[in-house]
Amino acid sequence: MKVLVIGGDGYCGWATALYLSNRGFEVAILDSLVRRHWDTEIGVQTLTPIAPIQQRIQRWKDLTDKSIDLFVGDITNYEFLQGALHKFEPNAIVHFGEQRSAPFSMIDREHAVMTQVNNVVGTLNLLYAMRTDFPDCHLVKLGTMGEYGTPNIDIEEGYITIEHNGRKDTLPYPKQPGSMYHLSKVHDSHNIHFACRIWGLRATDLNQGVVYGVLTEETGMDELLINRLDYDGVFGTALNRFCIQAAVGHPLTVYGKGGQTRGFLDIRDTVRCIEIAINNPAEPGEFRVFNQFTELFSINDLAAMVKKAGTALGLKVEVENFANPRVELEEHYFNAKNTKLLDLGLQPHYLSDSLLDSLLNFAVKYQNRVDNQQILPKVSWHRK
Ligand code: NAD
Ligand code: USQ
Repeated sequence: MKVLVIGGDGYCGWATALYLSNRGFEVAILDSLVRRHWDTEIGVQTLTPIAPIQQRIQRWKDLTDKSIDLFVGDITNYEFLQGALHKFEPNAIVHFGEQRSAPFSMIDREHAVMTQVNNVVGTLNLLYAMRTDFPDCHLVKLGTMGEYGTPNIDIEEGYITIEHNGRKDTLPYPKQPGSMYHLSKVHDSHNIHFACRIWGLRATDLNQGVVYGVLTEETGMDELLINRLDYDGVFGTALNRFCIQAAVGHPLTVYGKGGQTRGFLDIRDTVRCIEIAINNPAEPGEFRVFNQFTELFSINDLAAMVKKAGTALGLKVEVENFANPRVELEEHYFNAKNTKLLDLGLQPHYLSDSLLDSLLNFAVKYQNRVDNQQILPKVSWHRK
């Protein structure tokens, strides 16, 4: 089966492209490499030194004798996108290719507009290209658990059955996202749902939680295949950041009270979830939503676990409550369902001491690359 991985130079996309290639899928990567540019724009770098995409792919070929095609370009450019699709003719498209940082989207008007245009127009172009020439192709789109926000009721997988004035229907679950980035994912979900309802396309929206970890079987095979690992206040995410902070002796940056609860998953489960979605495609006209996380943790839970694991490794780990740069609930109910991927065979890697040890050791190995000035958050949700 031919799978196009859009955003295949990024954190989730690179791991997924190699994983699928290793399992015998014919893989192509499409990426504009804009993420590398955004890092440069705000003056940050991944903890791990990542090789140029062409070198990464060549190294993979040398090691495994498996080829990965490469299309460098932007999916907001419709002609480029159409050209790539016609050249590769995918059976499934995995779409990771978006601006994915909530803080980046909240820097100012320009970054909000850029995030929403990049994400919404890119996905719309993809839907139109599929409608025109590849109506049978299965779209596997990365959404986010943050589309739902933190409602005071259980979160279902995409839809909720409601009784109203004596009548009953199953409708899209209400969305209350917390950043301009998360909002862009809601807009995408609506557009994809429309394309399935009206044009009969088939799509799976994977509402993914926060991903942690860096090593997968494939990215660990060689230094040149190493994945990115972001720790800065803009692109770094909670657990990855905490491990790197612990490694360099920076207090763990809990925002506000730390009762914020989110869904989390190991990057080794991200890649497996994608494979499961591809192997079990949605039906024509079906807009399927899976909640893609394996465990729920509060930020305080994570900080306590990293402190314990770091202390056991001989690190001096402090936890500090910083003024929350975001506007979000810091103590709330959060109970999200996640049974659909498990029913299709996902066997989770639960967060363990060994994972934390390996992530902490990894962070210690590359600690000299950490710029301490980039750790604290600089982007605020609050009106000045
Ligand atoms: P990333 O920034 O590491 O990778 C995204 C890749 O997409 C980059 O290589 C970038 O160059 C490319 N890209 C962006 N816009 C593009 C465009 N218009 N055309 C072509 N390429 C483009 O991000 P990631 O962490 O790998 O996230 C991948 C996807 O998964 C995103 O859609 C994100 O919203 C979603 N997601 C990520 C997480 C997480 O914790 N990392 C959690 C939930 C969902
Ligand atoms: N947080 C801290 N301290 C930190 C970093 C974050 O307390 O140093 C808190 C935030 O305030 C927030 C929570 O941790 O309450 C999660 O923040 P995050 O930066 O780890 O993740 P988020 O901004 O939600 O975004 C990340 C990815 C995004 C993805 C999302 C999944 O960048 O692409 O969509 O996780 S989810 O959170 O489920 O929506």
